[in-house]
Amino acid sequence: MQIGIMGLPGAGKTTVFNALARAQAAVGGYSAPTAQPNLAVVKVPDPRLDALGSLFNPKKFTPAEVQYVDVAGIVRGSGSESAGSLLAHLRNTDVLLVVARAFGSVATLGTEPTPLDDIEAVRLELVLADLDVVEKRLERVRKEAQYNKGTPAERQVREIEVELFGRLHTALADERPVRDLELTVAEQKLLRGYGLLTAKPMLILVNVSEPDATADALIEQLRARLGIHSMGTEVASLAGKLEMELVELSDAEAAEFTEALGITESGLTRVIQLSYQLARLVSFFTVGPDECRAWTLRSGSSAVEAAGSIHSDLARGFIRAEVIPWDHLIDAGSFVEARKRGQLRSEGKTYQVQDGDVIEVLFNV
Ligand SMILES: Nc1nc2c(ncn2[C@@H]2O[C@H](COP(=O)(O)OP(=O)(O)O)[C@@H](O)[C@H]2O)c(=O)[nH]1
Ligand SMILES: [Mg+2]
Repeated sequence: MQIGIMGLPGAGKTTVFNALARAQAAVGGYSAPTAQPNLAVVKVPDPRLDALGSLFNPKKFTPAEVQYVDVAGIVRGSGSESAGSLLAHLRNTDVLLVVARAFGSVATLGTEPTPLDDIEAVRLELVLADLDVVEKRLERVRKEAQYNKGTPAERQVREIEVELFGRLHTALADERPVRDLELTVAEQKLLRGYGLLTAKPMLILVNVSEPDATADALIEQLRARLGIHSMGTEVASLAGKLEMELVELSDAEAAEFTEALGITESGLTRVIQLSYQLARLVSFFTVGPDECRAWTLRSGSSAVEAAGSIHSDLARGFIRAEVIPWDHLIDAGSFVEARKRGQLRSEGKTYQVQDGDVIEVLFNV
């Protein structure tokens, strides 16, 4: 999974990136829109995999990975022109993390944060960037349609595209994101190559000074004001600077610190969980004395697709999958005991993998 971090300059994007990626990129600097983004690959913290690891004591322990891309700040009102190169870095991402400043005064940024305005500004820039792409494509397919080039099959695809891009154009011109449109599976597939930004799920991350009741109230207020209703959007808060400082501490020091602050759940873990949900991804696990490993899969994938994500041989020779929810396996303490309890199921190729399944694929070589 790739997560793109974006927002206005000074929102705390790089701070959040450092916290999420345990990285040490320079914060507070100004980056030109053309600057190379900060990149990091991070092992996904997952308490479920930790528990399975404790049970099996494997030689190898392999968490899932997330790639973070921290781009330069988007400039308010820059329009599609300058946004283009910046947003190009975001086209391949699965989720957009929009950071908005809600922490107090920073010398260079003025005193009062304006998260609602900032989020609206970013949303507008995203719409404009997509509008630019859609307009160009529409112009081109219309021209091609005029000359009536290509085979009948090609002409048919083009007709579908003219209609689809026309619909996208109307929505975007109305400042509606592509994700709010009801598109068929075929249409979604056709659009995949364009990497439209407003089609991506969006997690709005409100960067607060402290994770307290005031922050919670702000999130509720923003959720209402922004009209968060579509499936692919969510608002959450994160105390970026605090989380960044926490990852710089030793585990013991961090535990002491979080206890003193009354924080029970890691903000970072929550960001990743929300990103998985928004991107409609699920995790499944393979376990044993050699390796305990987490795998990432599109929600709705079948057992044979899960097998294929491990190795194509497993999909080709697929016989059946032995499946058990991770917590049942932990409760039982072993596969033998789980089988006795009747909790280990045999599933066929079409079984729909559930988040948290432990899977063993039986296959012919
Ligand atoms: N007080 C406070 N300052 C923050 C927080 N997050 C970021 N900052 C400061 O805001 C400035 C800009 O942060 P940076 O991460 O570079 O923002 P970017 O331009 O969005 O990448 C830096 O001086 C940070 O130290 C926060 O949660 N609280
Ligand atoms: Mg930055």
